[in-house]
Amino acid sequence: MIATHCPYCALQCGMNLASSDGRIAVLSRPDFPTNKGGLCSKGWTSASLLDSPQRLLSPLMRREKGSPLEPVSWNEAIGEICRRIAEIQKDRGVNSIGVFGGGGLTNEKAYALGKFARVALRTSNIDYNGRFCMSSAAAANIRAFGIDRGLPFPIEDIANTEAILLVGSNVAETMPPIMQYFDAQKRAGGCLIVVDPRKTPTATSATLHLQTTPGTDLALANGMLHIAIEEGVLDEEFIASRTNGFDAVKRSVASYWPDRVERMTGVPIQQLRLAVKLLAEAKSAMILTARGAEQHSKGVDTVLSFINLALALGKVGKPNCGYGCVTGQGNGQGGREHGQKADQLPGYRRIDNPEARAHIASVWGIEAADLPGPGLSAVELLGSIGTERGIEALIVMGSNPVVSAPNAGRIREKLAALKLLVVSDIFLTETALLADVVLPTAQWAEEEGTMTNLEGRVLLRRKATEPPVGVKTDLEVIKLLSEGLGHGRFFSDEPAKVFEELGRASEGGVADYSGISYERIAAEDGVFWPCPSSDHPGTPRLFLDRFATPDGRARFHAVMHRPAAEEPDEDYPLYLTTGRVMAHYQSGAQTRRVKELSASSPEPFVEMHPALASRLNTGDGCLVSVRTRRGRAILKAKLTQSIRQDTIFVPFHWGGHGSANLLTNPALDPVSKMPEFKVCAAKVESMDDG
Ligand SMILES: Nc1nc2c(c(=O)[nH]1)N[C@H]1C(S)=C(S)[C@@H](COP(=O)(O)OP(=O)(O)OC[C@H]3O[C@@H](n4cnc5c(=O)[nH]c(N)nc54)[C@H](O)[C@@H]3O)O[C@H]1N2
Ligand SMILES: Nc1nc2c(c(=O)[nH]1)N[C@H]1C(S)=C(S)[C@@H](COP(=O)(O)OP(=O)(O)OC[C@H]3O[C@@H](n4cnc5c(=O)[nH]c(N)nc54)[C@H](O)[C@@H]3O)O[C@H]1N2
Ligand code: SF4
Ligand SMILES: [Mo]
Repeated sequence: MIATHCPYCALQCGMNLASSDGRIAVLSRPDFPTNKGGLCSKGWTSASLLDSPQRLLSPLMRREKGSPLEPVSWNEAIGEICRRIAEIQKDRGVNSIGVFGGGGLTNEKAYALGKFARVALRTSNIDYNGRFCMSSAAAANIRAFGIDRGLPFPIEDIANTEAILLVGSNVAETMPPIMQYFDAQKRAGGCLIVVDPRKTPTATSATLHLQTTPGTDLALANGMLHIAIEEGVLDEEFIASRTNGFDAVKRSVASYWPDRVERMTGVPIQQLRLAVKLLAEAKSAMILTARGAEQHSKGVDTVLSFINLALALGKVGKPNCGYGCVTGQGNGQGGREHGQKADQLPGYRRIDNPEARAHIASVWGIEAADLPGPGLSAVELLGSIGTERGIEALIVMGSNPVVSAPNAGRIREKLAALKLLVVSDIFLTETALLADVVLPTAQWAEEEGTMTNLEGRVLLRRKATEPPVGVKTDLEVIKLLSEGLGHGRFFSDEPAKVFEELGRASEGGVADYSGISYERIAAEDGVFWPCPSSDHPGTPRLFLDRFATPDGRARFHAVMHRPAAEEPDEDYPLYLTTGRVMAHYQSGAQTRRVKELSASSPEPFVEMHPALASRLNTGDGCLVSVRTRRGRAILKAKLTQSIRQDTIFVPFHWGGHGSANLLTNPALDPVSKMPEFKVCAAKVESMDDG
């Protein structure tokens, strides 16, 4: 039996894998501390994809644009990619090649991919799908606390806190096993306040549900702080001794009068007051945000507004307290620390910092002057295609942007216009179908590697079986491509060696992994970073003594509400928001291929209130057309009382004409470059009357 972790979300549930009759079965791993044996339906069925008949088992290549993808040898595929890259770079410069990574890649792969871009391709243009996911909370965390670790405490602390404010997170469906901690907190007499435009299964279990208008969380947080000031429930001593900048925030929330905030957010004044009372009177409390609050063109400021509230109430930097972001992808945390971001080098170092460049260059054995500078962020990178100084070729590893990127119709056109698109994936995804070369990759149970979960706990994925013949790991692919480009000596395809190098590269950085080894992770059920030396115990809880800012104090930020980039109007009268269902993961590339999961959630749909449906002359199960200024999707109406009457919700797990991202707005947060997945203006038309 092999002890490992689920291939999907950031909870990285521990699981055991056993082989019988040549197949791999998933078994419970009750001794693993985060999930304690619990798994969701995605985890239980994850091994069925290992021998899926739909797996890619050979590289595929198009001889020329327009011709079909055909199986070719690895030699031919790698040779052709390298030849075309060299040609394009000669013609259009090194930065004409882009790399697009993923937060599901192991730390080793994320690190190797960043190094590959900078050392083998010498391009500045590498970014990853974490921009769609984590970037707003990451930026806010760095500004306020000087460090970005999703949760500054282990999840077991959730069970021990008295009050929780959970904003834009539907953990009951997106991380079901975490609910055991929320349940324990409730049993101990704690309260849970959920902020969501939908009464989700998570909101149903809450003490108080604030059913906000989409895109108004910032106004809600400022309004709650206004009430806390008015009612004199601030932690003045904490503000004085451990923070900076409160006075400006106090002035900035002065105009967030409760009746104004009620109008902006749709939350009644009594509920606003009750929420403040529950948080302020609790001896310990946490504020947690997820994508509902963050995926907005004001995501960074929204997170900062909740951090302001937590700081003012003194609910940070103390036992069982804190602000936390519920990270999403399997390695959403580690994936943003080791250099696959456009502005970053390993160890969470900035690529424009001369000391950071010198350190990384010395670990890599190159000159600092040869390291490229900052490149374009994910949406900008894809958007640059077809522009004068844009990328001409793209290598995608671990993402399916044709389904998951905003305004996906446009992204499809852009990708199709590339001179060269290379996609490494397990399956022939919607994005791989557009590629010139497709490289089949190994799956999680077929290779070793580390993942960093939402707590900042570095975990070991073990190899349970060999990859199928014809398939290579991403580390092997990166090495082969580097060899083909004449830089093979800088790269290893052995995960343990890459991790050891990653440790050295991260040494002295914010995300310091230098004291972590595979052996320690195995012996200790994971090690929390920062862990700067082999005798350091790791850091499960941050900020108990000081924050990671130069003066050790947390920083308040005065932030003001602003409307979404696109608000409903006469032509497009509804709020459209998007998100997830329990059975599917992300672009659905994996879970749509699992029989049990596609049976339980077979097709795309749009959730709407029955009152709205009757105004639109449609009914449950009827086809409707949902339109925005970007495009149109055809969806089945799903009627539910649990959603606001002015809002519709579409999950984004499908491609084709039911794809939510045909509709979404690519407006970006100015700081994090996070697209506004969670709100735009839409209209719905019944399709029954022709
Ligand atoms: N089943 C499943 N689980 C997953 C994933 C998956 O694809 N499927 N993906 C993983 C990943 S990468 C991520 S990032 C996480 C995401 O996990 P969550 O953030 O929990 O998931 P979402 O469904 O995107 O959004 C959460 C909630 O935000 C609400 N919301 C929409 N607009 C607003 C708003 O303006 N304000 C507020 N307060 N709420 C709003 C939605 O109604 C939704 O219920 O899940 C991880 N787990
Ligand atoms: N409308 C809307 N859109 C959204 C969101 C939303 O809430 N609403 N959420 C956004 C968020 S939070 C996220 S995280 C993104 C995610 O969206 P994507 O980046 O598209 O994520 P996945 O669907 O997980 O894509 C991962 C791809 O990599 C493949 N893969 C898995 N493991 C490996 C590996 O080890 N190596 C390689 N080479 N490939 C692998 C999978 O088969 C899959 O095709 O979507 C974003 N898009
Ligand atoms: S909650 Fe996440 S990590 Fe756990 S089994 Fe489900 S998908 Fe896997
Ligand atoms: Mo995500």
